[in-house]
Amino acid sequence: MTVTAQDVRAAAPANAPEDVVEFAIRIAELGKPEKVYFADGSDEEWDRLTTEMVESGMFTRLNPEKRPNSFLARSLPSDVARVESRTYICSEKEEDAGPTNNWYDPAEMKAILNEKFDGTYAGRTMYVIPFSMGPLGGPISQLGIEITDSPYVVVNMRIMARIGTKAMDLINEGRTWVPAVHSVGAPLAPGQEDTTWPCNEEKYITHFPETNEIWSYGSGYGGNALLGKKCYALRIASTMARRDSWMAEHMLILRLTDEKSGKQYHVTAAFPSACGKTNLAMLQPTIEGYKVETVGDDIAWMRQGEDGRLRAINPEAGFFGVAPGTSYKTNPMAMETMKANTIFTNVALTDDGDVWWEGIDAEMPEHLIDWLGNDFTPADAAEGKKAAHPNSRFTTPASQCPIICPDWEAPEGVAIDAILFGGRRASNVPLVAEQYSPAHGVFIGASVASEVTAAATDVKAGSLRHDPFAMLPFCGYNMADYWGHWLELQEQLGESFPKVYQVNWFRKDEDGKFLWPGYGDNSRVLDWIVRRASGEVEGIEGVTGIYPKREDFNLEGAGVSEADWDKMYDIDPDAWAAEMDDTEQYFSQFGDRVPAAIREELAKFRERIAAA
Ligand code: SAT
Ligand code: MN
Repeated sequence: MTVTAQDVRAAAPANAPEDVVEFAIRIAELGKPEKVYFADGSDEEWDRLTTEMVESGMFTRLNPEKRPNSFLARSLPSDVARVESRTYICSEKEEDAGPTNNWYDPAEMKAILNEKFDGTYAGRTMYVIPFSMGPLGGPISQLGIEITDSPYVVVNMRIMARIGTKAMDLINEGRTWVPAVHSVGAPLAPGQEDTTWPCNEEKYITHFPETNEIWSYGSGYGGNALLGKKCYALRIASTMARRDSWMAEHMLILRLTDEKSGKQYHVTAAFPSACGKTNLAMLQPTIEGYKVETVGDDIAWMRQGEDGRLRAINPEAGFFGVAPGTSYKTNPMAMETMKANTIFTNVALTDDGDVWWEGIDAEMPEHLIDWLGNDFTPADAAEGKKAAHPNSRFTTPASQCPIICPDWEAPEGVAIDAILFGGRRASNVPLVAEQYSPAHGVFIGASVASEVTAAATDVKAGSLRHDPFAMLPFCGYNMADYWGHWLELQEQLGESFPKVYQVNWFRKDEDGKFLWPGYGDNSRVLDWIVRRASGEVEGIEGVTGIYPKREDFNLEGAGVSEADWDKMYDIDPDAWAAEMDDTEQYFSQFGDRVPAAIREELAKFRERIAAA
């Protein structure tokens, strides 16, 4: 039995406009589901879906006394992260996707997808999820409809976006929306039993920037399947933003309040996936007189406000954070946020029904069930095995964060004072440096390189890779054109465009020891940045940018010796000359699409090295 157009009409809520119903009918005719369901986003719906998933074995309910209303999912080992090699930008012209994206002809990709999606929902329920990225109805927010055959997607989307009736109301008012179609790619034959993590070995994560469409096939995991997140809020939104003079960035947003003066500053920061964005967004300052509040931990949408300032919203409603390494020591606010109403994916399960991962506060118990569903004891750990997958995640409501900014849902966003770019760099890059000029700021973003982490399956962890603006896997169009877009917005906003800072918490000394304590001590860097941005302190002109004078920088109690400070600011001209050769080489793949201003910045950088 597959659903008919009439079934879809009958299932659609009264406020579903005709174009949404027709879209759902078209996808149902293609995917041939057994049932159709429109999500309303209610508590009752959450309870029903999670209970069904516990019954089907996809979820394990955690001990309600330890972790109320929380669940654990285990994926297949082949479906634990984004798959960049299967992620496509399907623009009409290949050069519009650019050399750093996988490109596919849109008509040819549609033909593949039509074949893959034909009958892909067989034996399953097709869920229709109206959603808003950003506060409902806000001037920077955007709408979408995700269709999926995965209840895991529905309940995760309920945490990560504003889903259901209110989003449908806005669509019904005639606002534009993005269609996003997803399938795990595992149709069920009549009588065939489902598995606890259906997916397909073959995956397609595809984007059609000219028609604002998303189609994703074969994966049930995070960034591949929660289509409001990376697919919409970054890849498609970046192309919308370019057309309409705004910005969609892979950035956290935080508010820093100087408690003495009451002055508030807002900072955004871009780091490659799994480099500590969530930790920085929820930082607990170790220096007195400052308070940090979280606006967002992963994505920022920014637009010039009526006051002329660059204003940012967090388009998401939850945090999809990396679990391993998260603890009361490294990120107490994240630990508090995920105390209840949280979905964990690929972490370990304790015998008393709670979660565990490497780097959590509690010592490894004598017995665990690991992320693969197997028994796990300290003997396994001694063999180097991990109980939680390195890219295991928590999905948790932002509203539960004890330091969520009171204005985190302000529809017009918060006014940004400084923009940070960072990566994981054991050598070369100093703790903090300020741009010389707006174009230098873009150059800093464009030349971000970082040691690779576990957030994607198909790039080698540990090696260094260029990741401009931390957008390498997320820019929906030609990366060099994106740099051009930044330059245009800087020009448009003039003086009110925030200054850019390059930061690096990960520099090591010759013995491999971290030179900077990081975590809460990163407040010291923020302190210098806001004092510098408001013109309170002078800087030193250095090779990579403007550096703090040590006497202006609050190092009290940081345990950073003068020698360590000097090591963090040690500039090896040969190493930097080599890095600029490498950067030039990297830029060359974009040919003459690299903006002239960025080439000039490279030349100026080399002049500064020569003069050093
Ligand atoms: O892309 S995900 O949303 O799965 C997480 C990340 O890589 O930042
Ligand atoms: Mn991210």
